[in-house]
Amino acid sequence: MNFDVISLFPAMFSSPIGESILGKALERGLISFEAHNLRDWATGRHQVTDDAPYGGGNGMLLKPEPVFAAVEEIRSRRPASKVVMLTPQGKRFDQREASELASCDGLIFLCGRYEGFDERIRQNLVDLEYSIGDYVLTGGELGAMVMIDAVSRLLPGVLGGRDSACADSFSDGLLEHPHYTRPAEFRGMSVPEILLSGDHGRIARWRREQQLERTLARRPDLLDSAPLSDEDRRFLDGLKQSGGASRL
Ligand code: 9D3
Repeated sequence: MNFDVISLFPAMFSSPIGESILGKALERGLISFEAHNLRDWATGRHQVTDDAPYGGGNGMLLKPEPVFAAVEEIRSRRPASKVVMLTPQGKRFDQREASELASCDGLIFLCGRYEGFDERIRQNLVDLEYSIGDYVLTGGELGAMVMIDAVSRLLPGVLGGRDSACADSFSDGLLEHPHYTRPAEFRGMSVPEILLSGDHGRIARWRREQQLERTLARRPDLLDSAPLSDEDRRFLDGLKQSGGASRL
């Protein structure tokens, strides 16, 4: 998959995309990535990219001319890519959106700064508009990085087979159970005995119950859409009756 980003701060992307798993994916040719500086498409001696809003008001907006020029040039090189705009008003990005985007040939991210974009950009240039959550950032760059990370790890070969994307939290609609590694006792804190028992059936059931209890305590909204067995439902009913699932 090809990722292009258009930003006033293209240097922000180098570590998150260059290191670790995404860095390996780049080296292996599983993804490509290019950060473009919007200023390169701005004309005039000062290469201005922003201007004040018509009708008055606070803050500055990204001007249409450099954004149209940048998107049109990059899209001509990557005709199959979708143009994604990052704004606080966009559709909330979640794991389902990540899976859907993972089947695209390429994505061109348009990262805003200032108060946002001239509306003609949204209406004529953009295929998809996303927010990454209900908090205020200083621009779209971190949003684009979050999306590139979440989409890339779903692509074939990006994660090792051992740590594949289908076994993780949210794929079964629940939060994860707790994990432990050696030593079995650390500063008086011990690993739950069942995990040392070697009884894989009981361990699987314990882990499932931990997932259910933790999800009930922290994210009960997820239980509405998680696929649950009759046994899961009985366990949850028992928890709710005893007022359990508090400190998980
Ligand atoms: C005064 C109204 N503000 C909207 C809440 C203006 C404004 C604030 C921050 C406009 C743009 C921004 C910069 N944020 C993004 O570009 C952004 C963002 C975010 O702030 N939160 C979550 N997801 C995203 S994606 C892009």
